[in-house]
Amino acid sequence: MSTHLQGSLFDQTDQLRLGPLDGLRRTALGSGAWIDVLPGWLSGADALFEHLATAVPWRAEQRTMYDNVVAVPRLLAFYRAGDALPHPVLDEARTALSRHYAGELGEPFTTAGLCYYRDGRDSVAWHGDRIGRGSRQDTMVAILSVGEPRDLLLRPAGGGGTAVRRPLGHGDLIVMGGSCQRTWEHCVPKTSRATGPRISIQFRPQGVR
Ligand SMILES: O=C(O)CCC(=O)C(=O)O
Repeated sequence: MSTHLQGSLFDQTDQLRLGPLDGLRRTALGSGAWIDVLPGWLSGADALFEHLATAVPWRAEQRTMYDNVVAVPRLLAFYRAGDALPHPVLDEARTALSRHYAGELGEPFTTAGLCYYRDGRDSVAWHGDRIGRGSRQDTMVAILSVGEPRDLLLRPAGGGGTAVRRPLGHGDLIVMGGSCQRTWEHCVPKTSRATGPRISIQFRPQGVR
C-alpha cells in the first residue's frame, strides 16, 4: 500500500520510544465519563506508521445503509487477545497501559483494533463502543494515533450538548474511561482539508468492542 506519509514533517527523532504515562491529563466529561490525554506519548513513530501501513492485513468492509451496500470509509484489522501484534512497540504500549490503569480498570487491555484512514474522506460516524460489556459497564478504550492529525469528537449519547474536540496527532494517546462508551459517543469526521493517512490503534479489555 502506498502510504504518502510526510514522515519527516512529523517526527523530530528516529528513535521509537514510549514516554512515561505520568503526564496523562484527565478531563471529566460528565455523567461519569472522562478522557485522559497525553500528546506525543510515542516518539519516532514514522517507522511504526510505515510498518503498519504495509505489514497489517488491512480489510475493507461494507455495510448496508437503507437499501444500499456501501463501503465502510476506512480500512480495519483486529487482533484478539493472544494474537501476535504487528509491531513489538504495540505490545510495549499495551503492557504499559495495563500496568498504569491496573488499579482503576481492574483488568488488562487485551485486544487491539487498528483503523487506517487513507485521507480526509475516511471517517467513523458517531458511536460508542457498545458491542459487549461497554454497553452496561464502565470500561476503558485507549487509542494511540500515528500519522496525519485528525480530530476525535465526543458528545453526550444521542446528540445534543456541546461536542468536545480533541485533535489527535502523531504519537498522541487518548484514553476514554468511566461511562464514556455508554453515556457519550465519539466520531472522527471527514475533513475537506488536504489530509494524509492516519492509523489509530485501540486497546480494549476482553469483551469490549
Ligand atoms: O480513529 C479513532 O481513533 C477512533 C476509532 C473508533 O472510535 C472505533 O474504531 O471505534
